[in-house]
Amino acid sequence: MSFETISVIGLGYIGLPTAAMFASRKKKVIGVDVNQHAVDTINQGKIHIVEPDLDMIVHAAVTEGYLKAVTTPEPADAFLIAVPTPFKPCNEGEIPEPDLGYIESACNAIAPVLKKGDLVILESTSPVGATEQVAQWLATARADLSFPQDAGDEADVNVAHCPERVLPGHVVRELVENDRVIGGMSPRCSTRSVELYKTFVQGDCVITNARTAEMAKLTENSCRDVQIAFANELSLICDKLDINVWELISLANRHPRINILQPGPGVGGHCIAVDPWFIVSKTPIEAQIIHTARKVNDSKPGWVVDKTKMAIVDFLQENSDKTAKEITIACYGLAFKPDIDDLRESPAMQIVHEIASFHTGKVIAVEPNIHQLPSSLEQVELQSFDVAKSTADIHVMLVDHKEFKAESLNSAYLVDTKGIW
Ligand code: SAJ
Repeated sequence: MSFETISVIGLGYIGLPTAAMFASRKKKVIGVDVNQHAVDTINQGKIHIVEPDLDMIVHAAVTEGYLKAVTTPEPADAFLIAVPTPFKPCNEGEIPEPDLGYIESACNAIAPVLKKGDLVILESTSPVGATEQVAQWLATARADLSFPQDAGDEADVNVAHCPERVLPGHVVRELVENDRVIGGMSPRCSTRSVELYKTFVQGDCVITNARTAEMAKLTENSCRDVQIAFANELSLICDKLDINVWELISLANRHPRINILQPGPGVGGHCIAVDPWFIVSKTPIEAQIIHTARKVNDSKPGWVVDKTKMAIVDFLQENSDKTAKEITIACYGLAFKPDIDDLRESPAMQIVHEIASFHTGKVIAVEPNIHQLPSSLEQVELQSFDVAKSTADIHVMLVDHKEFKAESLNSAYLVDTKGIW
């Protein structure tokens, strides 16, 4: 059965580009989101998120009539669930548990419009077992239909997991070019999912089962987290031993089988700092390295704040006529990684926020990718690089944006978390 109408539930950083790609291949796409503002914006042919080239594709898809957004699901032949999977609130030191509440709501929303022959795909990054849980929620809501956990290949509704793996900032290209892991709950669930993705995916669609597909996504991001933790741990060791960690890593990387990543102010974003917890919370005894890597990376912002405090002490010792209140601190970069404007889950934001909360003098932030500071940094001044460089006493380099790499800054009071100056 072919897919005439495709519905995407959750029109965020993954759902909207995915909906737009199907629509660009002239499929009828119904995007569903609970956020009325997002729905209205998309129906005007505009986008509510920042992602290169996406605006053009959405605009064309909406004006040509292939994409529309709604708040309540309508019947379709395939449903892709791309909603967030955050943590449940927990106390400091506890292992965060994934919150599948948005996925459950999405299942309850699509259940009334499901029909025999439909395909449901979970795209949200999920703990192992979530796809089986989706099938169970749908089966409970629709006792009149059969699902793969009971009927296998004969099921009325097929269910699969197909995690997204695109890099923010390169989503449009990677959606088309990346290979996809397809984890069906039965062989037929997988082959139908491949048929659907082949509408726009040029990469390979590799078939496995649902649990392996869930774990594959978590493994990719945990692997990167562990590798960054290794680099961050080296940066602490080298600081103690008076060794330049950047030089050290570039020397070690000359070995043909070594490829160490770069240390930084910590690990941010919505995936790498989150997904490893989905493994740790399921298998806390076994997941020792993955758990430790999370702790190493999460502790790095605090270490940067401590280094800044030490720079203040050094400055006051050398300039005994000054008080802390007279010291200006400039922080370079707020985004969660270079050359993007996304400040959410950013270690740089956390560091600047902490510096601004304890420092009695002026705090300046330089962030070439934004025009206004978020309200959480109301005591901080947004300034140009030149003003910060010439007026600040202490400099804290946090994000290696291309604008900063093109500059140089020499100061005895420099905390350089990216090793660019
Ligand atoms: N970082 C370092 N040192 C490095 C590389 C990165 O400190 O050498 C930091 C960055 O500054 C940033 C964080 O790690 O704070 C994450 O950045 P990233 O570029 O590694 O990854 P994301 O979060 O933008 O996207 C990741 C990607 N996953 C992998 O590369 C394995 C992407 O392919 C996934 O689709 C995405 O997570 C996701 O949605 O899961």
